[in-house]
Amino acid sequence: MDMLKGGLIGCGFFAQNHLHAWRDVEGAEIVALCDRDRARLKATSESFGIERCYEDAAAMMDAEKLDFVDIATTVATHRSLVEMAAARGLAIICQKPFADSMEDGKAMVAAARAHEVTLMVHENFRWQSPIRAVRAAIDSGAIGSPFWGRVSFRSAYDVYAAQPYLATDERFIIQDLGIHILDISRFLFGEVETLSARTTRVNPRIRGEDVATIMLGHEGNVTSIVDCSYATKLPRENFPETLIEVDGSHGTVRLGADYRLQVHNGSGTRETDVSPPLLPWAEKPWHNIQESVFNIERHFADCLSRDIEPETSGEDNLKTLALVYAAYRSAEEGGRMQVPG
Ligand code: NAD
Ligand code: 89Y
Repeated sequence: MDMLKGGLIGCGFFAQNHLHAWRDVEGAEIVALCDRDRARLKATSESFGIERCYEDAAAMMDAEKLDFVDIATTVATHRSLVEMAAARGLAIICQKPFADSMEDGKAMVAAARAHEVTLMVHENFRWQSPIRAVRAAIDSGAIGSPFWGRVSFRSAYDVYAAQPYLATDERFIIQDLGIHILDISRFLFGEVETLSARTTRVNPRIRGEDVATIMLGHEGNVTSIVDCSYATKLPRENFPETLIEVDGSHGTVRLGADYRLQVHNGSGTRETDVSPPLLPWAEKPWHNIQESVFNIERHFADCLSRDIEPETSGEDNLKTLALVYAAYRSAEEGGRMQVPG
């Protein structure tokens, strides 16, 4: 099989993880880099030994023979870059949040469809191995039919140091982090029919909301609570662990701190350690997220080589994005119920 050749756009904080992971993905490699910030471009080029560098994304796409682009910029540039790549027939993997609005998200999906290119969103939290372990436990039938769930991310980790835009953007936790937690809830409990949300800002030094509590009504009468906070000072910081509770007709699943998975039913209680592996280039506590970057990139390369639709395609991600915007609408209306769409 020919090696898939990619160009990475955006050499900032998180792109460093993308590049480490791409080195380990069989069948794909990053051959060119682009960033409009010359210093970041140079530093990344030197760290990863990738010499073909561009300050302009269109120039990179036109000069290089690429199969795909990996877009690791912040959301404001996603639509123009996705449309640019789609028009050139390139496959695309694009960071979350996919779009700034439903209109932009739909336009990107339409552009990919019109040019018949693969468009996948780098929605990586559901690709964390502990989250896959929860889904496997549900799918095994050990707890019967799930009827209730909670997907929870509560922390006081200083995310603003590495990502200063999180402190200054008008919207924060639902768009940045809640988007992952909502996606996990969809992944575990199915599509959503109704939603109600409340938010608040506890940290006075940031602009957006840093706490959100969202109740989801899923198809099949399953209810879930998605709760996230960056204002929760715990005796032990759990960043970046997502904790999960699932109640089913025959038992329960719990994903607790330290990646302890507990499955309980009439036959007893089984507890296992589902810690993600610490990849050679990864660093705690980020290793959980870093492993999921490798997993999602491998999935993207596999889908391209087999010409199949990725699990977290642009089209699929519109459903997660709809929950984000419905949550903001509901919170603005004081927590009134919304039907996303
Ligand atoms: P960053 O600001 O550190 O890096 C973005 C880089 O993109 C900058 O160097 C900037 O110069 C460059 N850039 C912007 N527009 C460009 C353009 N048109 N052409 C070329 N270069 C351009 O941002 P970050 O913290 O690395 O975040 C990037 C994205 O990754 C965000 O959308 C963020 O939400 C996401 N992110 C995802 C995860 C995850 O787990 N999936 C974690 C952290 C960040
Ligand atoms: O940007 C966010 C993400 O996607 O995962 C964690 C994060 O880095 C901070 O909330």
